[in-house]
Amino acid sequence: KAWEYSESIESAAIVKIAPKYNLFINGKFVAPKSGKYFASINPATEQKIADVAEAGEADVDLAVKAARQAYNKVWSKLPGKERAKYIYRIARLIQDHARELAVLESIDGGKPIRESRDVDVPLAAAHFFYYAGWADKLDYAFPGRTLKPLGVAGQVIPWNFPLLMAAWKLAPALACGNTVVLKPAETTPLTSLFLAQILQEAELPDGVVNIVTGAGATGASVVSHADVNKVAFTGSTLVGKKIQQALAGSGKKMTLELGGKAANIIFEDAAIDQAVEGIVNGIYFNQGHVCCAGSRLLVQESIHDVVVKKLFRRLQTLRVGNPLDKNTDIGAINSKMQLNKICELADSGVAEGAVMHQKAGKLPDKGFWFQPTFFTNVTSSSRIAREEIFGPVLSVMTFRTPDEAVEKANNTPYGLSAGIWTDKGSKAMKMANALRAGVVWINTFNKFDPTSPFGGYKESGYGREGGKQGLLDYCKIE
Ligand code: TXE
Repeated sequence: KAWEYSESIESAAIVKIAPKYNLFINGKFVAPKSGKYFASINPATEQKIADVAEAGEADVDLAVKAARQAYNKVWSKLPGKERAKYIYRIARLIQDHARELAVLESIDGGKPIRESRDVDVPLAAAHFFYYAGWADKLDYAFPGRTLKPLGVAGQVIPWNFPLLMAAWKLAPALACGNTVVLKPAETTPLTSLFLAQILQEAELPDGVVNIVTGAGATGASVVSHADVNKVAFTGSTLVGKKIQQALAGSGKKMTLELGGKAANIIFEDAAIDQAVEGIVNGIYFNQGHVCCAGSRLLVQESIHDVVVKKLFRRLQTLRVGNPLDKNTDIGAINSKMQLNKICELADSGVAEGAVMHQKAGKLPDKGFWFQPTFFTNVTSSSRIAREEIFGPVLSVMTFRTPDEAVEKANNTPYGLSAGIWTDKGSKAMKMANALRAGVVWINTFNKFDPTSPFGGYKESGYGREGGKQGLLDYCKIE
């Protein structure tokens, strides 16, 4: 049985976790050809949650074949109205299983239950609802033009928003009539596999979505498979570049959503307390494992001291610990590897002369943890000002004029997001136009909505997910 009750798992009463998970190919759970499995670890306890199948090239090939067949015979032939019915059903089933999904997400990935419950799961459902609404309108959404699906989409997703990233990838692909092979991240495969069960419950035709678990090599097999027509990747800039190089000349349509180093810019005329809350949310939400995290704070010189003081005080009130506790603000770091990266970069900050401010307190003995931290006295050439840390670490820098703020904010190889805090509408609009970032938030941060496109400039990638724009990346326009 795929979903056995397991006594050993915390919260087993809410979500049933099987000891072993297989690949989801052609509507069924099947063992990998190689017989290889890897462990998915709970980052808050370091305990094994379950064994998960590792898909090799032969398994990926089967998945792509199933997707191709489903594309040719069923999915691309269905009228949009019929596709919509399935997608609405998936959205409703995510809502029905919301508690299980939220608990599973927090166990597998380490994020606070408050976030999986209030952000990840509802937004995943919202994404399916939104794109279900498009499926039957594609014929006349772009007057004088016909939208055609691309074929089989190969999608590789990261570990910071496992279920939500699956929803971002699947919903627009399915709405347009594509079929999919999805590769979840190796540290967080479980909610994607739960979603596979939901797809079965929704009676989605076999092969329309196939889910192959495994590490980077599995992802590489998916994107480079000759019968994959469209590649969508969210992950590190390093891997994004590798994929781009590997696929050069292949003719595959590609969207890449990569790293970021967003500036959160706070002017002296901003509502300071509100801005400090926005800064805290901007960098500490989801342990800072957020591609659009506001990881550089640019604060106007005149208010630097007051902002730093308020920030430090707020830092002490953040609750770090058990992701399943409803009062937790900051959960576990997703993996040992990511913790090492955060520690290494934080050490480099100290070595390069920045001043470290950290939440005081004891961390749990087991598991991967990092106290929320910020640095002052940061120089713009230092590593913590330039490199994506992808953890709860903020670098504070100052500026004097709006022009200097723009120059400093844009002084990065990335360009995913930015935040502006000011009471002056004209200043906010002028700044938003000058910032080289795909998303600019004004007097808020980390707000997501399926109706608005999301994506980057420069080394943050290209293509957009969400909104009408997100559809165009899954269609040919004729
Ligand atoms: O990412 P990878 P990692 C950044 C963040 C983080 C760093 C490293 O800074 O510290 O990347 O994280 C699959 N072909 N982001 O190493 O390796 C992999 O199995 C195809 C930002 O975990 O990019 C996983 O499913 N696929 C980012 C996915 O790619 C490959 C989110 C992402 O893993 C592959 C994650 C290959 N050659 C990390 N190699 C964001 N933009 O949100 C790996 N994968």
